[in-house]
Amino acid sequence: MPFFFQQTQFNKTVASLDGLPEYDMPEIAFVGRSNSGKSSAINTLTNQKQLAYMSKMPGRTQNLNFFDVIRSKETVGFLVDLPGYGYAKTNKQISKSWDGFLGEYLLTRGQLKGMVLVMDSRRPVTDLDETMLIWFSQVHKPIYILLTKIDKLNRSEQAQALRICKEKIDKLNLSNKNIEIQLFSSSKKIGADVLSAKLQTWL
Ligand SMILES: Nc1nc2c(ncn2[C@@H]2O[C@H](COP(=O)(O)OP(=O)(O)OP(=O)(O)O)[C@@H](O)[C@H]2O)c(=O)[nH]1
Ligand SMILES: [Mg+2]
Repeated sequence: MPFFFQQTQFNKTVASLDGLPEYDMPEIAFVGRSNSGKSSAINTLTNQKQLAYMSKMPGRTQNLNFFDVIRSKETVGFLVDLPGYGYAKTNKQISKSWDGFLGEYLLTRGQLKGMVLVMDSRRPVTDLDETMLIWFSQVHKPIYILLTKIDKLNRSEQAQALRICKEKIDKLNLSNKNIEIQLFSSSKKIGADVLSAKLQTWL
């Protein structure tokens, strides 16, 4: 079990850059399409049922939600749940808040250690995910891709999802080579220990 993140608590909801926590603590952003499974992944990682669903509360959906990672009663970092993209009508376009402070947060936040890019394993690397990969690669920080909901796939489909994901990323020929991919399921808690071990190294 992913004990390291078990003491994580909700800290705050942030709607603009000046609302960001002032601590200089490492942050890990969870990014991905709407409904890809970001909040569920945070719940699974922290072994809590409802923690990240707080972001579903009205008014919080276009905001950043910060969660304190607590070890021995001290905050050692933050998990940051971002709103999903993909609601915009034009498929190529990331919605307004992404052009605004969400995008700026990802590009300019010094203490941001990297991005967990969550994708539904049944649809690895959509056009919007490609846009995000290309765009975030500007900052040369690690990108950790979670192919989630693998409980919906059989073994060979899982292997295929992984292969398609790799191929699509290779095709993008990104200058950022710090990209890893992991299979995951929140429903079946598959891969939580691997994810936990990885993210500990970012804190
Ligand atoms: N079968 C299965 N369903 C999952 C898994 N992870 C998430 N879901 C379901 O997918 C839906 C979306 O999950 P969320 O975690 O809310 O997704 P999100 O990316 O946070 O969505 P937004 O915050 O709206 O962008 C919910 O109905 C979850 O129960 C998984 O590993 N397996
Ligand atoms: Mg969510």
